[in-house]
Amino acid sequence: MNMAGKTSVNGESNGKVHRKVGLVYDETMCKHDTPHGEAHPERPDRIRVIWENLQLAGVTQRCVVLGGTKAEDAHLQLVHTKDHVNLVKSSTNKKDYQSDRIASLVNSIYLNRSTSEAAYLAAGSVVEVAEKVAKGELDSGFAIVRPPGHHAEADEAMGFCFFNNVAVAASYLLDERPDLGVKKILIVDWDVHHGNGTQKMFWEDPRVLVFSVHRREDGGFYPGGDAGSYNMVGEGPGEGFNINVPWEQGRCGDADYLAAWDHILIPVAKEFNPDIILLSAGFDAAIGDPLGGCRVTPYGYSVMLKKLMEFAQGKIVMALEGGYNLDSIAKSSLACVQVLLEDNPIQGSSEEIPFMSTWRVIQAVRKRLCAYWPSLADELSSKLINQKTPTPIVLTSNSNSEAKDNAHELLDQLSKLNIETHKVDTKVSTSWRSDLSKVDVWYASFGSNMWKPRFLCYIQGGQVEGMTKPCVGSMDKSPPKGITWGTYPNRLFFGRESTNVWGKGGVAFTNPLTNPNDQTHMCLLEQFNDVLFQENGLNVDFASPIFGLTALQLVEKNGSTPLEADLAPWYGNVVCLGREGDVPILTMTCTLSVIEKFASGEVPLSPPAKAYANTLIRGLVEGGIFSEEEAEAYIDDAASKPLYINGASRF
Ligand code: Q9C
Ligand code: ZN
Repeated sequence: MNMAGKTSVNGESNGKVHRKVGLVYDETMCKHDTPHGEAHPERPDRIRVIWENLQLAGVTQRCVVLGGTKAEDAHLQLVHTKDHVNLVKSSTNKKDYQSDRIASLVNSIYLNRSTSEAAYLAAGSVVEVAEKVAKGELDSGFAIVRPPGHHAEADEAMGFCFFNNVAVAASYLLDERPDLGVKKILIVDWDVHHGNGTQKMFWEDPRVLVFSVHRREDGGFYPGGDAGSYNMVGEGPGEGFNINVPWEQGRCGDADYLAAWDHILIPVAKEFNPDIILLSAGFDAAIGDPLGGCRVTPYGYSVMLKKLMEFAQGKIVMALEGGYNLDSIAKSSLACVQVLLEDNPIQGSSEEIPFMSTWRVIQAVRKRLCAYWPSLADELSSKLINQKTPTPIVLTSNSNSEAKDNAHELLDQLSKLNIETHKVDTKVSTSWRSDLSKVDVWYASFGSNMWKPRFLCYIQGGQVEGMTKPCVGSMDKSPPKGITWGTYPNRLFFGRESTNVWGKGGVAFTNPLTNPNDQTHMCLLEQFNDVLFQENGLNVDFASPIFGLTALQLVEKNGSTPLEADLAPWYGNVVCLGREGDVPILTMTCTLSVIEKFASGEVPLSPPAKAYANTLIRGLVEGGIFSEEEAEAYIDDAASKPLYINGASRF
């Protein structure tokens, strides 16, 4: 045991009553490592950097510092099988750690000679802090432990976890220490992964309310499957005492987490009124985490924790779970300990707004659980949701009255027109639509239409995340027959203050006159004119196509052709990027004179709004072009680099 700091007693100083906060740190838990020093995100330095940062900030001296305590087998067996406990225990004596049957790749587990000791210390230390907090010896505490615990099941190690540290502590308080008077425990699991083990262990137990917020993406995110769904509410007497908030996407940040707090966790916690809170505090939803892909800031964590301090007289036991960016976990941990110490007001702010998918998830969770928790029964006000993001998702225009109006308007206009069918070879185009419909072009999108659901709005009508209003859809509702991708030596950039469709934030353009090493990734789709109309926010004027056969000939001949400025204020320039076989690849951007104004600064560049960038990133990821991190970097880069013309800065 290594007492890495000195115990100091808190109490009165400067007339202010300080809270007694316990910290567990034990260097022994660093000895759990990969068998041959292979790199792994769940590495010894994780707890070291947290501890060192707390020391550096001078907070360890103001806390009660405890060394680790090994768990007792009897306590582990409150939630684990005897076989599992023995398997972990006996792993110390293994000769070959790579072929150990529990160290399987599928379960995301590795072990070495010290794994067992670390696992016993991790579980025992959480039990120790929980007991002291329940007794009132401490107001709250943070067990800086590894290996983590929340994926571990009764008879299975998985997801870097061996013993379910938090579950052991909860069962210990309830089953072994009735004298401490803890009858109801709230477990909050904000690790980016679903706490599958904890969920299973208290599935039928109404004494333990398990709340997990995690990235799920339809079961595609670890640990996957259905377990993390919001439909998993517990069973028997435990029905309603399991709450999952499963994000549909990555990049969730403070605003998304705080929305889940304000509209799910906090109202439920008020009703449940726990005697103590155990916090599965993984910091892998933190910004910069290599596994989580979310973006919670230290400020966000501190606000989430502060909101929990209102319950159970602030009796909170934090136990480290995941978190793999050393810098992020060190900062987030410090922010949380400062909240536990209650020594200064929380500094920071967040201008982010929740994703539309976040509201969708929150509403679904509330609906699923309102029978058990009446405070979830009210519909969230549309003011709240619309203030934050545009109207809820509508994938077809039929269920949206505004879209219906637009569609009717369109049909009215259409019925007034007498559209004749013409042959393809008709030279003089009186029915441009019919003519063009028989001409193949690829429409190359570098913007929101890279994301297929967004493009389908232009075809079928409808609305997706980030759009302030629905699209009417195209005359020809057939979906694209094929989608392909290309990379062109163009330069993606973002300009303008806002658009009708996406609201505040820059809109994507591409500059064809750039360095050959500039690259814009484009999604090649069929359909063109109807998209062009809608891209420019036009009520379709059938009498004058913005892009007709003449324009097509011009663009093929000249490489680009300007459109009538009045008709196409945003994308007034059709550019031919080349051909695929006989089929011209066209894209649209602003005119060259406007690009010059962007480059000179006369018209300002402006980064895309979050929801708009999100749409682009989803397109690139789902199109298989980039990982999420790469897509994000690509968009960030395009949004932040200055714009040059012909490879030369104008300044
Ligand atoms: N494709 C914790 O954060 N990832 N565990 C496996 C397989 C495992 C995370 C990916 C992530 C486990 C405590
Ligand atoms: Zn995790």
